[in-house]
Amino acid sequence: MPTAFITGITGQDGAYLSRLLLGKGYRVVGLLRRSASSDVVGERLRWIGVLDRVELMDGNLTDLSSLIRILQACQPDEVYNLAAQSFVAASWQQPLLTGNVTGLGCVNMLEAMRIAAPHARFYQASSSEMFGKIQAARQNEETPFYPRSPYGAAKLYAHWMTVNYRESFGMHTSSGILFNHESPLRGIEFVTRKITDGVARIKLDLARELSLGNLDAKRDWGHAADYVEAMWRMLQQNAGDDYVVGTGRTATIHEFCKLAFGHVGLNYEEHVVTRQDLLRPAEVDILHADPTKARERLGWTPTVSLEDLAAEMVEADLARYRAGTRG
Ligand code: NDP
Ligand code: GDR
Repeated sequence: MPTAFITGITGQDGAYLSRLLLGKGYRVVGLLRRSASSDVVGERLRWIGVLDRVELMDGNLTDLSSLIRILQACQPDEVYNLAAQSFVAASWQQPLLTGNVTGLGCVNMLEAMRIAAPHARFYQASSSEMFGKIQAARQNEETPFYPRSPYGAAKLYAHWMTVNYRESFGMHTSSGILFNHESPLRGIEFVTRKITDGVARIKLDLARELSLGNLDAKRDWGHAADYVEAMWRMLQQNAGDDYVVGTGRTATIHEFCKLAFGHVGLNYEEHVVTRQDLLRPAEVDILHADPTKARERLGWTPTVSLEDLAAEMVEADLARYRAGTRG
């Protein structure tokens, strides 16, 4: 039975990846950081039905010795580094923490592997935010980077260190440059989930309006369940590499609002208000993936349309409010 170690297991992608790997017969071990709210940190794993099937080990991405001890104990075949301060907007308020966790944290994981599990395969959760102020209309593995936030800059450092450990030490390291992916388990602070949660509240007469920032930004949105499949496929290749993963379709926040509100028969223009304080100091105006390499080399294609994604998320939020278990 192969063993996978996942940092960020309590996040959106960690839950979907755990379910995928357990289904493939893996032993799944995850990094759990100390929290005063330990009763709720496993909520996503519980929602997706795997909490009692994964092993959680205490540590922190910023604490190298904890990572070394965990690797020595569980001896993984594959390591997926998904942990990060992942909210772009927060990275201007906490740039040093973001650099520490999202940037240096990756190198802590690589160093721990070099010391304790040098033959394991490594996946780094890189991001389309590294393209930032885009240098080509469609972004692929050859497109130059231009990050626009402390988060994007931290991810770029982690990306290049992943490449560097591959080239310097011959380690099997891969960088998945993933475009936005969403699901009912998306954090409430991200725009799609904020919108579908808002739709549910308005539909159930718990609220009348929803405040958003820049509605003109365009994103290439897919479903998290599809994207964790791409992560796994990268680590099944003979050598590590870099891959862009996205749908190849881009849409504005306006369009996502229209789909989500429209799903329950509402007109978003009657409910959405814009607030200046929700605008970012520097915006990424548009992201649009060219996922040709992932399709050709990994045989990966997205399976969920934006329409179905919005509908699934709205239905899940309605169900949470009706069951009294919003979260
Ligand atoms: P989430 O924000 O849902 O999850 C982040 C995870 O990181 C959580 O498990 C969190 O733990 C953990 N974490 C944060 N800080 C630390 C720390 N110091 N030590 C250990 N664990 C920590 O992110 P997603 O699941 O959406 O994304 C997964 C990864 O992919 C992230 O690295 C993100 O930046 C990247 N990414 C995401 C994309 C997306 O669209 N979702 C696109 C491209 C890249 P806790 O539960 O305790 O907070
Ligand atoms: P992003 O996701 O920054 O692309 O990062 P987010 O959903 O936060 O923003 C997407 C776009 O929506 C605009 N927007 C708003 N965003 C939020 N959060 N809240 C609002 O009220 C709002 N109004 C408009 C934003 O300005 C932006 O243009 C996500 C994260 O998962 C990263 O970790 C990941 O690397 C990238 O996707 C790819």
